Amino acid sequence: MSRLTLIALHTSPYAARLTIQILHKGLDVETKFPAEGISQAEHGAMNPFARTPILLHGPDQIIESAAIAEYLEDLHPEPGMRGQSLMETARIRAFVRAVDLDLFPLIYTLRSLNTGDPAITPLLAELHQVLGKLEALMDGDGHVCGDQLSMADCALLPACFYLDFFLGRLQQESWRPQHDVLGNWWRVMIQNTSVATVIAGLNEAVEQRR
Ligand SMILES: N[C@@H](CCC(=O)N[C@@H](CS)C(=O)NCC(=O)O)C(=O)O
Repeated sequence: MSRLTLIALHTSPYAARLTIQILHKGLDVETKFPAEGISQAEHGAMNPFARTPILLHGPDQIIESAAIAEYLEDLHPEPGMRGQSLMETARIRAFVRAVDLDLFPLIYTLRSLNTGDPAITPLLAELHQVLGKLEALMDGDGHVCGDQLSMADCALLPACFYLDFFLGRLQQESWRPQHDVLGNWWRVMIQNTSVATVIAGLNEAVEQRR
C-alpha cells in the first residue's frame, strides 16, 4: 500500500484532530508542514481551495478533514473511532458537523477581536449557549459518545484548546466554570497520551507565533 502523507499546518485545529486520530490508531503517516501562509501556487494543484489539511495517498489527494478522518477509518478500522453501533456513528458525525458549523465560526470571530471590544460580551453569550448545546449532545462520562475516543472528541479538543487561548488573550474568564460536562470531558481526554501530545504541540506552535 502506498505511503500516506498529511500536509498540515502546525497551528491548524483541523490537522490537530487528524493527528490525534493518527497517533491513537498508531498509523504510519508522514506529516509535512509547509510554511505558514498557504500559496495558491503551492497547494492549488492538490486542493483548488488551497487549504490544508490534505492527505496524499499514492497519486490521489483528499481534502477536508472530515473526509480524511473517514478515509483513515475506512483504511484502518482498528481501533474504531466511529462508535460501536450505526447510531453512535451517526451521532459522532452529527457532533463533528455541529462543532464545525456552530462552534468554529464563533472561535474565528473571537480570534478577530481585541481586548475591550464591545462585541466580546454578546459573542461570549452566544458561545456559552453553543457550548451548552454541545454538552446536551454528549454522553457526559468523559467521552462525547460511548466510552472510547472518537472522531467527535478529536474535533472538539483543538476547538477547546483555541477557546482557552483566545479567551486568555482577551483577558476573559475561562469557559470551564459554566460547563461541567465539558470540563470533566477535558480532564478525562487530556489523560490520553495521543491527545496530550497533540495539545502540547498546538500550544508550542501558538507560543512560537506570538
Ligand atoms: N473545512 C476545512 C477547513 C480547513 C482550513 O480552514 N484550513 C486552514 C488552516 S487551519 C487553511 O488552510 N487556511 C488557508 C486558507 O483558507 O486559505 C477542513 O475541515 O479541512
